[in-house]
Amino acid sequence: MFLFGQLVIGAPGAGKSTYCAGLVDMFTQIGRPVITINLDPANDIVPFKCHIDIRELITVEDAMEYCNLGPNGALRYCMQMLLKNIDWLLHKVKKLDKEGYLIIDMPGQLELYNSDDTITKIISQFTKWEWRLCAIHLSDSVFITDSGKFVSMILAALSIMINLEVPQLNVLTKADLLDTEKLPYDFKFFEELPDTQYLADLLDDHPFMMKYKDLTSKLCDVIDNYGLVTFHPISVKSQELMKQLIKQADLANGFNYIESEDLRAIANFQGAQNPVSVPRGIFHYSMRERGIGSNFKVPDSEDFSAVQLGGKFRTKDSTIDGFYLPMPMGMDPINFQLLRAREKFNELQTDPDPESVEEAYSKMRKECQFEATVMCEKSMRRYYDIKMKQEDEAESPIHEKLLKLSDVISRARVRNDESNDLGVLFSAPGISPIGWHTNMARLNRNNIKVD
Ligand SMILES: Nc1nc2c(ncn2[C@@H]2O[C@H](COP(=O)(O)OP(=O)(O)O)[C@@H](O)[C@H]2O)c(=O)[nH]1
Ligand SMILES: [Mg+2]
Repeated sequence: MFLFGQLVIGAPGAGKSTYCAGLVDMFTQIGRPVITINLDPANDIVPFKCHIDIRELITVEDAMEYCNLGPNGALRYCMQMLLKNIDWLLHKVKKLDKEGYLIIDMPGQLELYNSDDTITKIISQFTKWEWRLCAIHLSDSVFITDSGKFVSMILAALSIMINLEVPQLNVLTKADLLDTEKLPYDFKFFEELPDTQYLADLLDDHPFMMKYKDLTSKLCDVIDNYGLVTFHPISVKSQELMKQLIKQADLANGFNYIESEDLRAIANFQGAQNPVSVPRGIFHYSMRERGIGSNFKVPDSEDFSAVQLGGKFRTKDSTIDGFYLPMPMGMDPINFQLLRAREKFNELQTDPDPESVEEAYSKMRKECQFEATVMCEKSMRRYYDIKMKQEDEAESPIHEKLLKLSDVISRARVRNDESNDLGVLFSAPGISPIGWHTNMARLNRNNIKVD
């Protein structure tokens, strides 16, 4: 499934979950649907509505208790467990039955990113599923007040950039807590990092520190040679900084380039190239767009799944009508736009087995928590049956798997979905554009019967 989104990474306490909650808030305001996923098994409080949570599969406390591990080992174990059961995640996303911008809250420990390949493997699985993600790497801006700590922070960002094969934006969080007056450099310095040697120069000249100064200077050479790291400051209290970061992320993961009828498309549409040169009269413009698309594809015979067999056709039709009202004294004209969009999906959906091993396992654990009831016995039997079935399937030859696939197709259904959008955008000199947007959707489901 073709989805865009952000992977939110960074050290524990950097502000990942708070940032995710801020994103959910902003996207709700602009009408962008989201799918929120918590993949941090150590997140005991998730400050946003979470659609999918790794803690349904495993928690750090469980791993510590059952495997007798410390917190870091347990976290590593949890991520390996996720990789082993990665289909659980895809299945959960499919089950939501909606498209949305992915917000993924990732675990914090740096070792997971630079001395273990589990996260890299998980991310390459996301790429296989056609999830277009950019990593948002958060660092607490408290570290930039000390040049030595700042260099180590840049190195951490650089090492993650080199290890993860997705575009990455580096972000300084909690900018609201920073006393910029006391910094030895201009705030612009972080956004461009023009001369990191300057950071080495700032280190204390105490004889004891000299050897570290040389080392830091060499590390700064490495950073300069890569020339990759820059930082965006944010604070969840500043909507403006959050908005700028969202724009950068939309460019990094390609979301900005897709056709869409959400508010972003209206707000980006400028009408005439140069609004100031509009003649003195009222100027009207109109734009019409039609498109047809499909994402059907032939499944890979070695690695098929029922989900791959689905696909959808889409026809779309959108119109923008707008006009400029001239303003006196060389001010920009007022711009008023009306948008109508209609989109039709015809989609073939196929459902994989409705209950996965992991779901059966967590259900069993829940039902057998206090006493041996009939429900507990039933769910133990159900878990055992599903587990055995999965193990048999894993060992069965390809022709048997194909036979099983025909079972799945018989549960297929066609979905006819239609959505209508209406929008209005109003912009006047000196104020940010204001938009209103409505979305009306109609959904039909028809079952296909296969004999
Ligand atoms: N003042 C301020 N505090 C923040 C900001 N972002 C996060 N925090 C605080 O930093 C702490 C750690 O944040 P959290 O999101 O749990 O970090 P995580 O471990 O990376 O998920 C919490 O107490 C947050 O309230 C911010 O932009 N400004
Ligand atoms: Mg967190």
